[in-house]
Amino acid sequence: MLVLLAGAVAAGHLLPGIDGSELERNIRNSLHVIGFAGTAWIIFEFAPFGRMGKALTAIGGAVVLGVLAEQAQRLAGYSFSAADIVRDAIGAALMIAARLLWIQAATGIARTILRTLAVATVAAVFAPFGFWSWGILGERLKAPIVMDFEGPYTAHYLSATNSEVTLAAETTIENDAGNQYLKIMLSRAPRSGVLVATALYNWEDYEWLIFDARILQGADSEVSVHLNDYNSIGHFVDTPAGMVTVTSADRSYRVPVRDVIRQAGRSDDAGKIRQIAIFARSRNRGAIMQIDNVRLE
Ligand SMILES: [Ca+2]
Repeated sequence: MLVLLAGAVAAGHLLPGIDGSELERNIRNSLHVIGFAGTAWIIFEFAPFGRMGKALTAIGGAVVLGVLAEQAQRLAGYSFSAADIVRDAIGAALMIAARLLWIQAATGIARTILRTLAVATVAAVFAPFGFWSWGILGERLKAPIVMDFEGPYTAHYLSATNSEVTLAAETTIENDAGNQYLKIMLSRAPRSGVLVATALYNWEDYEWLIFDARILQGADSEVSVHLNDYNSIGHFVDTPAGMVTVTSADRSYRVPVRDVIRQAGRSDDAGKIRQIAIFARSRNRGAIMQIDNVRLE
């Protein structure tokens, strides 16, 4: 049984392609909590000891498995993560606490309270996974909008590259928290802009990537758009199809999805897009570019 558990743990660690964005990394991390809560529960049920012996064996066993799994990852060329072991231990401890609360020999109202606490403790095991999964599901439900820069998860999808990136809101008379958009303060670096991780991967049914943009301050800027799948995250090849010139006029820009992918020299289709890069190439230090409503058509 331990071999099966260790196998499942190892497989979970090596799942490909679920850590392309910060949200996905958080989901992977939250799976550690759940996986080792389950592991501890199974050990608890099968350990041939009294209640406290079972609890200690379960938590200790889960932590040992967690350490072994991390060690195996190091041997396989991945990194050893002490933080993952902490997550494993938290998951195991929460589940065993819940299990002990559930089987306390109380009666009446005391029993109801203890069991309610047990259920709440189990809920805590699943809470991080639920929180981060909702962040991805909620973004996907916006299709064909890829990123509208609204909502509490937006910042987790963005990262600045040689720039300062902020989320700004248009204030209206009735509402001082109106539409949010991205504001990028550019630098003189050849690639100054923003990386947007996508929650919506499958672009096969779409031809165009469209976004609203304008230069709020400074000169017009030539802008390159890059589309990457999981394997090409972080590799940027300039393509003629991905070039637009953003001006101070408030308008939409469109680039052909398949041409950008093909001209970048990749053979993949548009089924697994994980990253959009929008880089200003005009080296206008201090220029400010606004971006909103990144969408597909
Ligand atoms: Ca918006």
